[in-house]
Amino acid sequence: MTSRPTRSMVLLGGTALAVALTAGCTRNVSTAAPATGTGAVAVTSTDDACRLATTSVPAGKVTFDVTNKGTKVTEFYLYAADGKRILGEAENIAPGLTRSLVVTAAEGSYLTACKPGMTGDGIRAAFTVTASHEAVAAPAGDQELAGQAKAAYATYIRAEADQLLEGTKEYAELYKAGKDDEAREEYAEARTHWERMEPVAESFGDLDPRMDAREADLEPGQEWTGWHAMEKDLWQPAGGGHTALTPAQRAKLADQLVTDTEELHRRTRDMAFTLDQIGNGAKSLLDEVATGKVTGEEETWSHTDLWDFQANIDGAKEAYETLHPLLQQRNPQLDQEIDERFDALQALLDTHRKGDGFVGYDTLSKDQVKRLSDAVNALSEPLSRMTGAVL
Ligand SMILES: [Cu+2]
Repeated sequence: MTSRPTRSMVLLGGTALAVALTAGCTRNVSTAAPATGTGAVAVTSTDDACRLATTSVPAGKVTFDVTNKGTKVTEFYLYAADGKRILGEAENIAPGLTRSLVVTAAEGSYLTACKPGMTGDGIRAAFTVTASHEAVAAPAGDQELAGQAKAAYATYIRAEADQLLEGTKEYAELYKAGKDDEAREEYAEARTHWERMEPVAESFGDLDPRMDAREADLEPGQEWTGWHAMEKDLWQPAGGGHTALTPAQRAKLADQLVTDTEELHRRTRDMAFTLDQIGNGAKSLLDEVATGKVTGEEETWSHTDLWDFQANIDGAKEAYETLHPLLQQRNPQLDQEIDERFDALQALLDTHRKGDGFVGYDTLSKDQVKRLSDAVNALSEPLSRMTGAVL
């Protein structure tokens, strides 16, 4: 909308990258089988327990097969030893279902957590990864493709963080100046960049609750700051229940959001990604869509959920595109399936476009929501197998 690159420019950049990737990899085509892993760890999540078949595995590829035997939707997390940095997550596991999380883990101490009900710190336990004598190095051609995928994804995240910072500053100024119409427009636009890199943003356990907490998700005593506190103020609920914020309160929220975004931006400058982080990130974006956007819970007042929906899909598609040359070698059938389902989901989402954006979530019929939800699930299933295929 302003000096920032338009969406089509960003996409063009992505295409150019993909072409470069393809050109660079044709000379060393390998059809080697994926590196063998160290086996699966069965995890059973109930409403009050989180049981792991083993709490110690050798370094390398680790698969957690998480089965929900409770009555609430659950999540499983692998944290760094500090208990804050998320190394991998399997979200939105409905009762009776099993979902897998595949990560590459180095020797060291970790924490696991099940989160029945998807709130709070979860049921945590120590997890140990021991030294491994088994070499898990991929064949040389694959290593080159893997290196290119990691570099391309890091570039994408940096570019999104650049645009997020620029958009957030613009939005914050408009909001502080009381230019509410313009601020509302910029809100959905700037958040696009947040939503495209959401798994990265959420991996910073200290920033995410300050920047993106929804009112319904606040922990007792937690001060409400960030995007959604401002959203409620900009789209005040009809029938009262909300007192408009004073200019001083507005300035405090806006300045905090800019400060936090600057910190987020700084941390993305030298970020490196592993293949499993890229692949699991894509899956996690689809889970975000399924649990937040397709339900209309993310943007309670602005109803701009479909903007976030599109941005989550953009982020997942980019992750898939970076892994595509590798996946094409490892499992061409899966690669094609994922590609087709992205197209089907995008075609459906496009039917809800309006102007530069989308119709409000509150105008969708139950049937339209159901069809979107089905298309998300249809993509989510093959996408959940992508990480295991490229590692
Ligand atoms: Cu933008």
